[in-house]
Amino acid sequence: MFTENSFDLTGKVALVTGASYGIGFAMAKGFSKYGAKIVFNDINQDLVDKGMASYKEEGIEAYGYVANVTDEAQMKELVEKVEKEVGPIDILVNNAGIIKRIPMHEMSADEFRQVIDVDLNGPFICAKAVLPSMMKRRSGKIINICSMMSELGRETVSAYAAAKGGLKMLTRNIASEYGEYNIQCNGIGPGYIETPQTAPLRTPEHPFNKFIISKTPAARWGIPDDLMGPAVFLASSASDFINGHVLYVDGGILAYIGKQP
Ligand code: NAP
Ligand code: GCO
Repeated sequence: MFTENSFDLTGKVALVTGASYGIGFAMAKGFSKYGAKIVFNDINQDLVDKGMASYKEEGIEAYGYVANVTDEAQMKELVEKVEKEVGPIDILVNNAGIIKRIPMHEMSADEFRQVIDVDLNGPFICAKAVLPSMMKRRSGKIINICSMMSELGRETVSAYAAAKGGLKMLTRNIASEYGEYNIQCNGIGPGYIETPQTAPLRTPEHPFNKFIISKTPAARWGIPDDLMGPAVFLASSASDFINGHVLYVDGGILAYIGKQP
């Protein structure tokens, strides 16, 4: 039943992968504002340390761990460690991701595999690591960070689009297979957001900068904080009957054919 506490995350443990900065960091901040304990991992100690310092600056006592989302043993160990040191994971956000912008005919199979490994195999590995405990407790929230490229293609991002398209369907399949355990799995599809990942596209002289603004009804790039509210919503009991949905937070890009020249 919906109450004024339906967005409250007090007592919940949220693991956000790759959340030292960027979109993951913003979503974790949002969870913290609503009472959740924040756990994050990143690929090396330097990033984890930087992330811990950033969380501290925000007044958040986060728990940071070095773990590679593509390594099943590392992620299994991380989940066990978190359950001992912090508590069972209630909310998993599969946020860690990479992109390689290379024309497909010039991309090596290894480069393609690397993107699929982080952006699609990683979420599988991380979801698999948290599912048993969520199933036992008959409760859990899994949020996969998809993309415009879960729906659209463009030059040079073949691997990324294939991964994010697959992640949309993995989201739907987790929702289908585990909904009966009161586990909801949904996606968030950010539009074009100002983070290090898109920095190369946002230089003043880069044509993509103006292009995206013209393709976005909101006429601006998104900022990581635009993702906080949608993430809190999908992590909370307010979304208990939403399952297998991808919530696009894109300023309207997917709805818009684009302004006539
Ligand atoms: P970002 O700036 O590239 O940050 C991604 C984070 O994931 C980094 O901390 C990165 O660490 C970490 N990471 C990469 N590989 C990892 C691995 N194997 N194991 C653990 N952590 C790993 O990305 P962002 O822009 O904040 O995006 C976060 C998510 O949103 C990604 O899934 C991205 O695809 C998605 N997204 C972004 C946008 C956008 O416009 N920015 C739009 C739609 C979707 P390193 O710094 O070491 O690489
Ligand atoms: C690109 C961008 C996009 C964004 C995002 C859009 O090169 O097109 O990096 O892929 O990162 O995924 O939703």
